[in-house]
Amino acid sequence: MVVPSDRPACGVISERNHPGVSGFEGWASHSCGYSPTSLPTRKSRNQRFLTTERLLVYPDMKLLIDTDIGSDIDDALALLLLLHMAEVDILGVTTTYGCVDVRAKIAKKIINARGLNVPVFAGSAQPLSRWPQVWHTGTEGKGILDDDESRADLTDLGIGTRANEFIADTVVRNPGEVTLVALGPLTNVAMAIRENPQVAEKAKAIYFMGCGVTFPARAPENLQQGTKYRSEPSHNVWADLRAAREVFESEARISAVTNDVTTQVWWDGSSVRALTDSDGPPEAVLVGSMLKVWLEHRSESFNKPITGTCPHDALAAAEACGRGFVRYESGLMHIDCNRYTTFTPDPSGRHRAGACVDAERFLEWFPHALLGPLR
Ligand SMILES: [Ca+2]
Repeated sequence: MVVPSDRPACGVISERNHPGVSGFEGWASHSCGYSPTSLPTRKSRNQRFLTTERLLVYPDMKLLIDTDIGSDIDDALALLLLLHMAEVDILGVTTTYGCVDVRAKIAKKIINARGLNVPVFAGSAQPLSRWPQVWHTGTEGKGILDDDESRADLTDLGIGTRANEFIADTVVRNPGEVTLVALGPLTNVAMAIRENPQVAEKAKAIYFMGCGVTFPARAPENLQQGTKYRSEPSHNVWADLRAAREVFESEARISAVTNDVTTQVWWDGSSVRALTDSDGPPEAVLVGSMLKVWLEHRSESFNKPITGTCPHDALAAAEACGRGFVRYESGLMHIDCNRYTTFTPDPSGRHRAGACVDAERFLEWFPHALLGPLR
């Protein structure tokens, strides 16, 4: 797929134990939708990835969403997508990175518009790393928050604080059941693990939008075990390097929806316009308004019309729900002090890295899942 040149590179600009299954193969099989007793070989698994039309849906998925919603539009797309997926039970939304209060107000307003009462907590505004400065686009809150909402206290809007405590409490109270969908820098997740180290082992999985295999070069068809694959830094890693290192060095089983795969997906055309021009439902109208602001901002930034966007976080959200658009390699992801990532394939590794994506199939599915049918 040819991706327009304005596309955010690498996200840099844009910023288990499964019950009844033991061992990583079991966990991997859950994530890929296969029973542990009928695991295909790696080759056949790849073939199925490329050919299956089966939706890998799990009933009553319990998710916690940690997000830097309000900057790049992809977080809002991810939230709208998850709000429209009937099998998903969103236990809470936490906000990270910079203007966390504004981000929490945005999330709360979209959730309220959907008619749901999902807890929202603002997290840490400051990354654990002292460098670099927090990055904002200047569009945060535009198109969705009015002046009164922008000035309102969080408590008046029913929004909590101390997101890390909420994450830790929710995960530990629901051992093996909660999938963390980490769509921004990992500050809150790292602080939750500091709060209670059991979070790392009691989370069912962490799906993280970030890291890479060979980004910006395309990953080879088959990764070789023992070989170290190096990737350029990605936004959600370098924006809080210390947090990312702590989370990846923990015992948590993490699926990285890498920049290798997310940047292969470019969403444009009539379904984008359907959202920007949406007249309902209310939550779609709000996200459509944000999308319009985002596209105007991007058009001004690049001094040319920008009509589409890269839905990094929406792909990560779909993957957290087992939709199976991405093929992963098991292994270990190491984040070095210079923000680069090194991935070493290993069948027993506790990490998985997205190596390739069926972008065409995702783009067929995404607009329908995003905009309806609704539950
Ligand atoms: Ca994000």
